Formats: sequence, C-alpha cells, structure tokens
Amino acid sequence: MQRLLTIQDISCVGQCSLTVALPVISACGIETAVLPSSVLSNHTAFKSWSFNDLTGGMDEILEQWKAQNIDFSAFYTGYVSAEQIPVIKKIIAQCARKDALVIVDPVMADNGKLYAGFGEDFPAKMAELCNGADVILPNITEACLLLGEKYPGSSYDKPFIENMCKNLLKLGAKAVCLTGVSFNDKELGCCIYDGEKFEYYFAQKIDVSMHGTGDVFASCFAGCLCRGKNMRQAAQIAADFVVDSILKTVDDPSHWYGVNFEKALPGLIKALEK
Ligand code: PXL
Repeated sequence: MQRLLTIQDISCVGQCSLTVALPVISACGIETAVLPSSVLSNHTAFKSWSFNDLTGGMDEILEQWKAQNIDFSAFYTGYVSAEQIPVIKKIIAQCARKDALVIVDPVMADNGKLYAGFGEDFPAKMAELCNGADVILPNITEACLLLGEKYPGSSYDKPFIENMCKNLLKLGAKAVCLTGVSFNDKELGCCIYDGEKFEYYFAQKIDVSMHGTGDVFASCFAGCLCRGKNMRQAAQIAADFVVDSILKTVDDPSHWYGVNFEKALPGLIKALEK
C-alpha cells in the first residue's frame, strides 16, 4: 500500500494547503499522512491572519517515525518556511521507501509577486528543496523567482517556456510540470519536461483568478502519480479537476477565497476509474 506524506500548512479556513491535499489525495485512493508546517487562522490572501510555526516539533516527530520504522512511498511538499527546508530534506532522506517519489510544489508566489510573509531570500532556499526532487510544480512566477529571472507577465512564447523548463531542471530536479502556461485566450495549462521531451496539456481558460487552484492542481497531480498515472495523464486529470472546481464556484460571488473542489470530487474519482 502506498503512503504519501504531505508537508504544508494548515490554513484553518480558506481551502488551500492541507485542507485541500488531505481530501483530494484521499479521494485518489492514496493513504495520506500529514506533517503540518504551520497553523494559520486562514490563508494570507485574507486581510489578516494568525500564524503558528510548527518547525519545533518536526525533529521529535521524525524520531518517532524512525523508532517505529514508519516510512513513505511518496512525499509532496507545499507551503513551508526556510528553516524547515533542511528538516524536510532530513525527513525525506530518513523515511523514504526505496524509489519513493518526491514532488515539490515551490509554493511562494503568483501573478508576479511573492506571497505575504516570504522574504526576497526565500526563493534561493526553495531552490535547495527542488534539488533532488522527482518533479517540481512551479507556476511561472515561482519559476522566475527560482531562476532569478524577470517575470514576463503574459508576454512569452513556446521557446521561452521550454527554455525555462530546461533551466529549472538545472536546479537538480528530474522533471518539471510548469503550470499557468497559456499561449492564447482560450486555453490554460502546463508544460511537462523530463529532460527528454516536452509535453503540454491545456484545459479551458476561465477568465477568473481563484485562490488555491495551485494547491488543488498539485494535490491531484500527486495523487494521480501515486495511482500510477504518467505525468501527462496526471496533468490532464488535475487540470480538468481544477476547471471543474472553478466552474462549481464562479456562480457564488461570496466564495472569493478558494474553490469548491468538494463538489468536483465525484468527477475526479470517476476520471481515475478510467
Ligand atoms: O495556496 C497557497 C498558499 C498556501 N498556504 C498559505 C497561503 C497560500 C497562498 O496565499 O497563504 C498560508
């Protein structure tokens, strides 16, 4: 039986991070263990939030896991702090089963801007976590920050994207799934590069920006890889799941802080049966 460990924050309210990863990966049929990196009252796109860092308890948890031979077939990391990165690397090194999959979503920015609370020196630390990953899942903003490049907004072309993917692999990851890629106003998707070939998957582009869609995509992608899908299949199922989640949210203007992915879960489970 596969067991995935996901390491990211609990935003108690807001449909992101662990409150997305746990239900989505479980719906994929994969046992999901969690290591909360911090507890926030709500995510940082709200006006204010409380924040409790949980780095202090991580070593103790690791000691318990080691003492009881608790190990994992996959790791999926999201919103974490700079101080946690060496600890996370230690957990992966000491609790990985043979051939365990390491998926790093370098959560730190979107739309050209770092999320509140991350300093300018954070991307370099996140680059260290990307080193050694099997797959990294940056959006274009995060990719620019990881590479120290200027954010291009929406003015880029295919050679730019493919060059960016090649440079991202130089950070030491085996593959990249670059998200938020769009070459026209109808489609939005991702570019996958494994060092050999480029693959794309595009879904319908819906003209709204909704919080937490990156976490919905990454959680679903991680669950699908654990289910034995290849990266192109995982990207397709995850992108379609995000679109379905957005479509199930757009009619509710009061729901600005996340997407109603819960309503899209039955469709995801059906897609995985195919
Ligand atoms: O969805 C990414 C994310 C995760 N966790 C927290 C966040 C954000 C984005 O703003 O604030 C706490």
